[in-house]
Amino acid sequence: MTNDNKNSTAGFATRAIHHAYNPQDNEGALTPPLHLTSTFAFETAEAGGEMFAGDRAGHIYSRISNPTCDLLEKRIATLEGAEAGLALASGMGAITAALWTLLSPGDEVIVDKTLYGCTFAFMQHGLTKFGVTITHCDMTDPDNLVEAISDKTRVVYFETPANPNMRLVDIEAISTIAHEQGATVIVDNTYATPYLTRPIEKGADLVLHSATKYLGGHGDVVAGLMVGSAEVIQEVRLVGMKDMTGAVMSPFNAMLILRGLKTLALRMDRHCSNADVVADWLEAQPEVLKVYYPGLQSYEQHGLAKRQMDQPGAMIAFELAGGLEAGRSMMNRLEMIQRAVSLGDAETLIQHPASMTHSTYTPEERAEHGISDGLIRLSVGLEEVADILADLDQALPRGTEALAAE
Ligand code: 7XF
Repeated sequence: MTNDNKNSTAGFATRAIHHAYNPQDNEGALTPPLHLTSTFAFETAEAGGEMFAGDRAGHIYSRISNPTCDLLEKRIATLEGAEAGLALASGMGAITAALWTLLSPGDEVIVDKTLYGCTFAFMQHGLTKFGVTITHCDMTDPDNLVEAISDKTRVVYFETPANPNMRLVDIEAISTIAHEQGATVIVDNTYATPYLTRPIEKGADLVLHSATKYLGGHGDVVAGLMVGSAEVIQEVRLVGMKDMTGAVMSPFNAMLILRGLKTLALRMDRHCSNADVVADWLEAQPEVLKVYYPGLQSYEQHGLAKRQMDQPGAMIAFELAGGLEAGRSMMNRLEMIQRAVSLGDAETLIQHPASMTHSTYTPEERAEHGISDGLIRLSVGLEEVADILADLDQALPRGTEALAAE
């Protein structure tokens, strides 16, 4: 017996803690057991053969499934409102396993203008080697997709908010257009998490995560998750994950993500309230030219943010009046805030996309794809917000230094 049914109507935070697990099935253990095993013994030779043939349920080998990963897959599926989930080795493992499964030579993928650096590299330099066409389209205006889409389009892919410049894409509008052409809609929901946005409810087919970020939440694990229909998830499990990438999640990492999910709602509320204060403060500083944060009234897509996101998240991008040099000197003066890539950790992290996460783009590509050299990205953490502001305040280049590089 599991708690599936009991918790299916429970609230988000409750399902993140209880869904699909009953301690009474496991000697009363409150915390789900960690099944640290690579293989599973078959009761009989016939039973093993039937499992391989797909005629009998059960675990065979942990590159296909594992009970600890299985529980995590059920949890992420319920949180995203999807039929099924899949746990993978990393966010990149999830992205590549999905696309290797769905695509064939001659297919086209239409992607939004801005993508995380390694996703961009995989599309631009990886998939294209195998006869897949990658078409970039500014999906902030859905009409652009109407223009670009054709019967060759197999997948429509985007991030919302996009890494690193916070552009939002209207999931419902894009899904409607894509489905008219029979294309599969894939959303990278890493920045928002299911606590803030549930793309399946808005028509997306597959949702991907770097679980390394908010879902794990503690900066101690690299992991990926995916949700979608039971049929497509099973296909990705058996093709993209098992055979084509082998990008399987370790059960140990599944345990860490299960632990992280228990506090996701709590952490996201604090992340968002901190980010709201930080974004307002940054916008009020004369040395800051522009702040990209969906929660700001001044944000171009504030209306879409209110419709699509339960809260605006905790990622902020900004540009200083002094450009890249001012940004670097600010980063170097920070004392509590850490200079690091990744995001969604308890610690506030700051990084420079052009030279770090998005250095996979050429300078020309960055200019074309809306990633300016002066852009700084802040992942607002869980510290006291006054301490975050104080560190930013003492580090911000002031006066002549702020303008020196203009
Ligand atoms: O393979 P990973 O778990 O690192 O996830 C890849 C990935 C996928 N989608 C999005 C939106 C991501 O941001 C990431 C990873 N991004 C980190 C960052 O932007 O800081 C990676 C550090 S280079």
